[in-house]
Amino acid sequence: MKSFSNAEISEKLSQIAEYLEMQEVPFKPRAYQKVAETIQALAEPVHALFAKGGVKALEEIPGVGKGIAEKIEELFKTGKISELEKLKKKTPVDLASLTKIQGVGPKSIRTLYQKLGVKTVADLEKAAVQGRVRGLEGFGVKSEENILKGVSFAKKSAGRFPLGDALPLARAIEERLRARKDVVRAVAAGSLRRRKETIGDIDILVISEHPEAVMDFVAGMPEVARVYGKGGTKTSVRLSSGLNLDVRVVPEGSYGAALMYFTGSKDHNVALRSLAMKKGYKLNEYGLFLLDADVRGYGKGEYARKEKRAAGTTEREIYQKLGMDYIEPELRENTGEIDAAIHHKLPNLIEYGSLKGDLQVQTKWSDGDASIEEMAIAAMRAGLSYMAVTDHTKYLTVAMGLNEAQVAAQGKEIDSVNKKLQVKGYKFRVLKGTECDIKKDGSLDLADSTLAKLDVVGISVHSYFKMTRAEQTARIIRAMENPHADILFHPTGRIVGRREPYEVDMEQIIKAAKRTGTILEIDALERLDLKDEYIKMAVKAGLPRQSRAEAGVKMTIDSDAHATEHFGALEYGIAQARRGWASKKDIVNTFSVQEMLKMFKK
Ligand code: DGT
Ligand code: CA
Ligand code: CA
Ligand code: ZN
Repeated sequence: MKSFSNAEISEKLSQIAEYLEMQEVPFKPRAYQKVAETIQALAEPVHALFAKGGVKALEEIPGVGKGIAEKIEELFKTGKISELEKLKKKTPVDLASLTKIQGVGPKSIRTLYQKLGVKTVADLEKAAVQGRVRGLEGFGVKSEENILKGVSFAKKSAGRFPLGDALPLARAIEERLRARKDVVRAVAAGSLRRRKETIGDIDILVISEHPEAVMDFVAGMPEVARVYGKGGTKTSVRLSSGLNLDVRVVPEGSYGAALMYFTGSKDHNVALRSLAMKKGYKLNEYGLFLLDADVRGYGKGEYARKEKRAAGTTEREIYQKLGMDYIEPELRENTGEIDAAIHHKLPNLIEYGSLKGDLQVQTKWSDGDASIEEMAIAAMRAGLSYMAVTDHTKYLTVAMGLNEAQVAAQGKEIDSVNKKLQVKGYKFRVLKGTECDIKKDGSLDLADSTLAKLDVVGISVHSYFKMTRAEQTARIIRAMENPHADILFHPTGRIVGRREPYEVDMEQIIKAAKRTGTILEIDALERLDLKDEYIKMAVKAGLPRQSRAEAGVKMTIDSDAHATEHFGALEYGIAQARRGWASKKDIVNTFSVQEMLKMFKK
């Protein structure tokens, strides 16, 4: 039996979906895609489910029927899915890489392959540079330009993985290491511990008195595709998902120093080391050492020094010895945190698990997968006490957006769900909301009289991404000026690793948010929009001193859930907020529903 992680199974099913879509097979692609998303978000390994209950257990997974269950079984038994192999043979293109390019979907890949023989991203780039794409049916000069932009963006983000892919994998490996008797501690350091939005590789630090046994274990893990190097205390491998993993074993006494070193960032480390030097210390991955001037030392006439260990077991004692407050990993980017720690000015960061509600949730009414009640129950299970239903509006026909009458009808269903939950004794409130489209001219897609009746009006851009910076900024600000607009959803339109933000002046948007009382969203699912830098601007910390008076705008961290499993994404939103120096007070949905609603425009 071969072991595949949920991410890998998900990837294979999603590939089947894309190949089928390429061949214009109806309905099936969506079914595969949905299951792929469900499995990606599943907490329990599918492999473990299968080991316990076989194909029957697989069929318990929402959306999985007999056909898909048998394909997963085949994957576990043979390491392959024959249907996927057949599809690949029929259209031998590098689908995984090509579909990552913004604006290139399965159907255009088929055309590009059949007419121009494009198989890889390099082929596509060449064809676009030579101007051969614009002549194809369904393409033009504009789409050719966009393909080139997409290719250059994909090149920039190549080899990095979204935090949401790397974190569950790293946690699973940490757990497995911790379960061993010879492992005292195992913790993922590096960019993952700093919760950067994308991860180059996973770095795990282990305390153990039997490093060789740990190294053997790591090299032999089922998801290891290749061992790059295996030494006495360090092993580097490539995992089958494409991610690289470094595991290092360190002694207990230098755990803090090693953790600090391997957490980084490199810039933070470099700055700390020079600060240590100024204070007469040496700092490295083994500890913090006090240097004594001592002429009797070794060395050829140079000023040799004797070292005395000052700290190293914990990170806290190292920061303390250097005369500073403890710095949370998410802040360690050398962007002002060291100075703030010295002057006791670090923010009191919003804590994980501290959200009380979620202000962007889609349901079956538009492009979500579940009913209002199902989403409410899932939100409750995720520890929340309120959520706003914010389905798309009519302008967004692809997402089956609602018109005014449908919004009113939905309101009735929300009332009855609230009643039902109350009768059952749950303390949970479903708020009436919308994700109202911002039209080209900055007007909103629903009538003001409809918006006035809602609890939560989110507004967002889903069209005309290519306006100039000035036009886009003015369009969005006009929408923010609507007295009913409470929250600007996913303010820059980007999707991590997939879509660049549209051109927009965020300093102006933040000023307008302050002036109009509009809340800015940190959209957690796939987008991480706002990104850390803009969050920091919104909480003032990232702005030049003279413009800080303008900032201090409120934000909300939302899941943008389209399915019951998506509430897990809130954790990534909190991570991003922490990286943006945000405190609980900056984030409206850390408050109770009554307190939160008071922060909206009057
Ligand atoms: P990544 O993997 O690209 O997402 O980013 P990191 O930060 O995880 O970087 P990585 O994996 O190359 O190294 C892990 C940590 O080790 C890094 O955050 C800081 C530390 N480190 C690596 N190379 C150096 C170095 O040359 N000097 C210093 N001071 N620290 C280093
Ligand atoms: Ca790393
Ligand atoms: Ca590394
Ligand atoms: Zn949206």
